[in-house]
Amino acid sequence: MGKMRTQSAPWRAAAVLASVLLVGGVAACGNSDTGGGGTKDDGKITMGFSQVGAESGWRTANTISIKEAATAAGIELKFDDAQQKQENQIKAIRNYIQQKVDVIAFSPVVESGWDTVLKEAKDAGIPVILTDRSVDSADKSLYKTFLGSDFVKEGKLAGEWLVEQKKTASGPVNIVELQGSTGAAPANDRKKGFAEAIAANPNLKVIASQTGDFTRAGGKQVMEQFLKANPKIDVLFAHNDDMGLGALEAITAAGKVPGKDITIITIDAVKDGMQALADGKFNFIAECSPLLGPQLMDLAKKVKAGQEVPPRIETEETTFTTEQAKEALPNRKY
Ligand code: GYE
Repeated sequence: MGKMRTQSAPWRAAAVLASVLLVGGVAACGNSDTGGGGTKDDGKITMGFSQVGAESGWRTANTISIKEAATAAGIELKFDDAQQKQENQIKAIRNYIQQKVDVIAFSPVVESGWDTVLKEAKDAGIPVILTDRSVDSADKSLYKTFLGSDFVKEGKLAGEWLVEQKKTASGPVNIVELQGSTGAAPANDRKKGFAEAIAANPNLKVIASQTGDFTRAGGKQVMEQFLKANPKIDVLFAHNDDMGLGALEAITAAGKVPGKDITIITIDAVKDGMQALADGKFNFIAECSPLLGPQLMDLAKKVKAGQEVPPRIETEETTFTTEQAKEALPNRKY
């Protein structure tokens, strides 16, 4: 379960030794047929990666992180953008199986419906690493590990901050919620964590909750509807920065001041979100780090070498208020 940013030196030495032994001893197990280069295994790893899409600033930063880390690690990356469609991801994974890549990694757009294709990968002897989002498969042997954030915790942190802010509120506090893509782990879990936290104060009520599909356009459009249907909105909880940024336009167009008339809480902490927070348009962000590339490549090497990896690796993250955003912004990489 450990948070695993870095490895201690003895572990690293052991890992190197183990991979040397494995490569020398059981190279025939790998899918590293290079077409007769003279050696059994040149140590090259090919990874097939199926990305969700390009729906948000988070996703863009995540894609860059994965591509850069693959290059830095000397891993050949086959990359596919599924345009937020599960069927495209399944197609890409089947292609990678056919191409006999060494490792398949993907960020599942929704949680359900992966068992068949994961079983196909397993039967072909190709290890799978889940990154960013997980699946709800009961059979945990279908994938080696899941590297990503604790989305329930992010929702909880957002809710706890609100509970603290509104602890002296004497009347109802009306909250609207912009959910992420329907069926996606971060949408399900952030909703759950937030609901659990705000249950501490019965004045806090979610009066409307709808998906904005994690996009700016979706956030804007749904917020317009929320504003039309609800004369009193005190708080917006958006499952990511992009939907919050889209909602800003709708709020301003409705003659309200974001961050003042409506308290805005989001998740991610990408640059544009942090700028909105520093400007006082957002009020609080729970961070979700997209910089998963280096850890993913490290895991791919270990899995390829036949080493055990922890079944769950959590990303380390924090939260930001306006003051903290102002401080962090100059050094923000994404
Ligand atoms: O929060 C959102 C993106 O899966 C954690 O997907 C990711 C989410 C992220 O579209 O911005």
